[in-house]
Amino acid sequence: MWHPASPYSWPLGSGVSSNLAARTTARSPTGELGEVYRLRDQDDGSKILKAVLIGDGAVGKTSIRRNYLGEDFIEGHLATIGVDLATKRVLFRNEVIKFVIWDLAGQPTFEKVRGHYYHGSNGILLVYSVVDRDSFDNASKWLVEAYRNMGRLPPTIIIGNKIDLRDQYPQSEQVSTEEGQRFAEYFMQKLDVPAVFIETSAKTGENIHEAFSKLLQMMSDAEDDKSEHYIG
Ligand code: G3D
Ligand code: MG
Repeated sequence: MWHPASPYSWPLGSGVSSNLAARTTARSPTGELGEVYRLRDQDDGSKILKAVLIGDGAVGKTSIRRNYLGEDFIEGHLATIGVDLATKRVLFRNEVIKFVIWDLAGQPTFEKVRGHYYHGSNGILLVYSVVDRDSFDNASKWLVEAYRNMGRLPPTIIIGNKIDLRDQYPQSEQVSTEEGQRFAEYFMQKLDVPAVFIETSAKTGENIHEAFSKLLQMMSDAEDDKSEHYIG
């Protein structure tokens, strides 16, 4: 559904379309034909950026995506690999970007086919719940899985979600902000990946927009670096 009040989005011309893999080729200044790393949409040539949501079940991945995208997004489901797919056009730095968010439908049984899920991602949103210590303990496992499938990881936002529930749990059961920060710093140094830590609530919407804006910024910068590198 289109919300004219939102200046940052408008409806897609087509559904969750088959044109996500619209790779183009171009000549470099030296005349060689090569593959451009940026993906572009076949309909209107807009840049495509793909982000994946990872993390344990029930930490709030789908809620975060829904909160960010509002009502005006197109959703699909790839049953074979157990993912939801949502796309939305966003205006970022005066450029229309087709932002594609892949959201794991969950089941660990899909682990074998999750390679498809990671392939070609420009960014990662790793989510745990600040009131579920197991989900925090498992966060590094998710990064290892991503690394196994992708090699060097793209820009990553580490999200501690459900901060609105902090009052309802004893402090000893919660994952503190400092712990989250330490984890993000460790991961950045260990894997040499641009990462940002942020705490959110998909219920109240706190910091959700900030998390995605930051990711878009980092993904866009990383893509620009690639292109510059390619073009020379
Ligand atoms: P997942 O996609 O990671 O599996 P979901 O997680 O988005 O399906 O969320 C799991 C449950 O947690 C949902 O509750 C959802 O409403 C709730 N939830 C998600 N994010 C938050 C949050 O920030 N705060 C609070 N209080 N709840 C949150 P139900 O009851 O529908 O299972
Ligand atoms: Mg979900």
